[in-house]
Amino acid sequence: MRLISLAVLGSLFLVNATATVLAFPARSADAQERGRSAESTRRPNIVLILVDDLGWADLACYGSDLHQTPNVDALANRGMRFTDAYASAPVCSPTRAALLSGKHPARMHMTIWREAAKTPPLKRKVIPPITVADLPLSIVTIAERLKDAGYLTAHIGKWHLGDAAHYPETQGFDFEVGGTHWGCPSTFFHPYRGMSHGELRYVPGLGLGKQDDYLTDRLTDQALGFIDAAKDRPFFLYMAYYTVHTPIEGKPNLVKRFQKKLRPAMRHANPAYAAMVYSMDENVGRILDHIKKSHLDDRTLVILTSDNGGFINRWGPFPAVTNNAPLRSGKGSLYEGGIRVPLIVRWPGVTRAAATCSEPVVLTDVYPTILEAVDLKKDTSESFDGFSWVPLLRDAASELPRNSLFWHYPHYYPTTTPVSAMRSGNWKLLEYLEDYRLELYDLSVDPGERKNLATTNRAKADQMRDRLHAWRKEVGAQMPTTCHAKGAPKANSD
Ligand SMILES: [Ca+2]
Repeated sequence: MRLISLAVLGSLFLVNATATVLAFPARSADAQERGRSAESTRRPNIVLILVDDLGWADLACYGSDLHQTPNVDALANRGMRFTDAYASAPVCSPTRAALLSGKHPARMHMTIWREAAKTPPLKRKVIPPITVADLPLSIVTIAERLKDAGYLTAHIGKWHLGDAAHYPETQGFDFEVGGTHWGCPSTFFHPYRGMSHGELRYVPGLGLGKQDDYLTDRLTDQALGFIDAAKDRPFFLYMAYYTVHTPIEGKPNLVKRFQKKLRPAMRHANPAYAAMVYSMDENVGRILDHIKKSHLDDRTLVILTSDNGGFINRWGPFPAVTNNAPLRSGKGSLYEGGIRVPLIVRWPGVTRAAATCSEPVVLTDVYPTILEAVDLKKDTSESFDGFSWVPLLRDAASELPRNSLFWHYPHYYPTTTPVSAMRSGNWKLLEYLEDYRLELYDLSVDPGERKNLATTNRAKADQMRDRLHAWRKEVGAQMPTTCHAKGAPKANSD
């Protein structure tokens, strides 16, 4: 990509061959001083790649039988692959809020995607709570911490954390393109706008383009320009791809290519989705190649993951979008298929090549992980629900000082009714909030959560339920209500 730098009115503009324009503000003298200070300690660049709705089994290096992901597989071969990484929630916005804040979605009362936060269904068995739709400006994000430490920060792609008054610029990002309050584009093809979910949607900030341009490619162009613009400054790139969320639209030549690869017994059977996964992989490769060619490889920490489990419903003419087998269910559910996600971390000089880590981790950990990786001290006013992965990155066999992971989704989705869950060791408990029934699974022998042990191992189920209830009280988790013939809805007891 040909880049021409122009300093205009205190702003830096980069113009590339497709006439796409990047712009971000000049830095204050204080910020420049902080930048020099950060440079002198050689803090690593951070590249956080969040792929939307990517399922745990969707990558070849996680066992996909149709999808081809050579670049992500190569990243895993050069870094650490986590087998038991979890999203903070089974849907988009809550995980994204936890990722940037280090706080549990239930504590922030952000437990469902923003469009649904204020309008719970009223005719189901229980009424889900009204939740917070916009990431509060009072929340200090990891981008704000990094910006204060002299980093140049960029959000590129899907935001989904609030209305225009809560866009990335309000949460510490110097540069942003593509972020809106919507969870998906109307189309992945130029000009990326049209009617979707009953409204006109568009993707802002991409400048001019041409027919057949593909959103995943164009967002990556922006990322490469941002890396160039950072020059010698440490940078934080939050690359939040819209793909592989619906609409399921692959490049036609790739869809045909994967149609030819289909075989009857394949677990993955959607060629359009396979094409999207392939384009995602190509673009991750472009970012990694660019970092290497820019001689930044040795001082760039790369994290690649997904915000929730794979989407197992249908979209368009093909079969189910994806299949999270051997895990049960998919996006929306608190079974493993809804929350377990791929996670690959490469940190040259720290992670060893082709390492595998089976310690359970959750994306709420990303904030404290980055903080420790760039050697920033926890502010006395900060509180996290996550734990830094740095000990794991240094030694995959080490363990975090954490006994249990928790999830809380007091909402409906095609794959679930309101539910809370916890994992403690290899035990997994789910409590369904319509009737408070329990399900208990031993993931060490039953990762597909097929054999409910809640009755046969009542003592373990009760013990975990008590711990789950205590955790809900501790974080102030919102509960569904039951509707009564007279008077206001009454909160379900915990
Ligand atoms: Ca998602």
